[in-house]
Amino acid sequence: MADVVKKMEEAPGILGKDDKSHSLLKKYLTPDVVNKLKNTKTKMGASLWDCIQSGVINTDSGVGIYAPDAESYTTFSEIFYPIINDYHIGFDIKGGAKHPPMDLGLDKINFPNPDPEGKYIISTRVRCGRSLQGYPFNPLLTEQQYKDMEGKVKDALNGLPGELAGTYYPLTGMSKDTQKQLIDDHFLFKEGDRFLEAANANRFWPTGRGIYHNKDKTFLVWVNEEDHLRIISMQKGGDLMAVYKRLIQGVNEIEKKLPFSRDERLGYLTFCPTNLGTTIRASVHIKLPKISKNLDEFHKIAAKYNLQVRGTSGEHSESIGGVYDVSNKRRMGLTEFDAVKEMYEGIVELIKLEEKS
Ligand code: ADP
Ligand code: IOM
Repeated sequence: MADVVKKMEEAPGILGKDDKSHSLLKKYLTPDVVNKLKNTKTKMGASLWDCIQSGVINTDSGVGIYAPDAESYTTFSEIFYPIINDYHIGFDIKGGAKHPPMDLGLDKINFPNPDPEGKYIISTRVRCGRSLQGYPFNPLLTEQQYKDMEGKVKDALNGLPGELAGTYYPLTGMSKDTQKQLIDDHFLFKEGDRFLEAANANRFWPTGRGIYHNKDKTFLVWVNEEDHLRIISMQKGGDLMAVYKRLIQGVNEIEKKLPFSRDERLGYLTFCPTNLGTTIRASVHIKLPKISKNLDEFHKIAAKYNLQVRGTSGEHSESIGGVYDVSNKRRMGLTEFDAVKEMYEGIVELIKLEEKS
C-alpha cells in the first residue's frame, strides 16, 4: 500500500509536467484531493489509484478516470464529481442534481434524414451501455464472473425477435482475420486498448468477451469490453429514426431478460464517468470538407452544439479520408431522447454551415 500511496502523491506532478495533456483528471487532481482520498478504499477494495492509474499512465487521455465499482463514484466523489460536472455540461452533481428518469421518447421521434441525397453522412449509429446488477466493473471482476456474465448475456440474446435476431460470437476462438475485418468495418471494439489496459480492464482477455449481431449487422451487442454491455444500432446513411427505433426495441427486449444497475442520481451505471446517465452516444460518420479543414475550428464549432468530434475509428483515432465521427457529448442531466435530439439538431446545423461555406 505504501507504494501505491506514493504513486498517488506523485500523480498531480506527473500530470502537471505534461503541458500537452488536456485530461479532466489533470484539471481536477490536486495534491489536496490526493491527500484527502489516498488512504480510502471502497468495500470491494478499490483505491484512488485504481481509479486514476489509466489517466496518470496515459497523459493524453481525454478524461483519465474510471470507477472500478459503483461505490467509487461516491467514495471518491471529490475527484469524480467535478469531472462529471465539467464533462456533462449543465449537470450539477456537486450541487445535488439527480439524473432524470429514462425517457426514450418513442412517441416523440421525428428526425427526418438531414442528408437525403447522401452527400455528407456515411453512416449513423446509436449506442448505449449497461451494467449487470450484482457485478463490479472490469478491474474487480474474477475470471469466473466474466464467464458467468457472458453465459447470462448470451442466453438473454438468444431468441431476440424479428430484425434483432442474431448470433453471439465469443472472442475466444475467433480468427484474427475475422476479428480484424469486424474492427475495420466499425462493428467490433479494438483489442489491447492502452487506456483500458492501464485501467486494469483487460484482465483474462479474451475470456468472457464477444459480440452479438443480427444478419445485416444493424443490431449489435458488445459483451464485456469497457462496459458489461454496449447495445448498438447502426446502418449506412442518415436515417437516424430507423437507427434509434431499432435501438429502443433492442434495449426494451434485453431489459425484459436482464437486470441492469441504475443509480438514483447517476442514472445507468458505467465504468467511465463520461458514459453515466443515459449512456447514449448517437453519432454520424460524416464528411464536411469545408468546415473541417481547420480541425481546431471544427472542434470549436461542434462544441457550440454540444457535439464531440472523434476520428474515423472512434475515440483516440485520427480521421481517415476526411471522415469524422460526430456525436452528442453529454449523456447526463438530459433524457435519452434529448441526447439523440441534441446530436440530430447539431448535425443539421453543421450541414447548413458546410453548404454556406
Ligand atoms: P463507443 O462509440 O462505443 O464509445 P468508439 O468511439 O471506440 O466507442 O467507437 C466504436 C466503433 O464504432 C468504432 O469503430 C467507430 O468507428 C464506430 N462508429 C462510431 N460511430 C459510427 C458511425 N456513425 N458509423 C459507423 N461506425 C461508427
Ligand atoms: N470512455 C473512455 N474510453 N474515455 C473517456 C477514455 C479517456 O479518458 O480518454
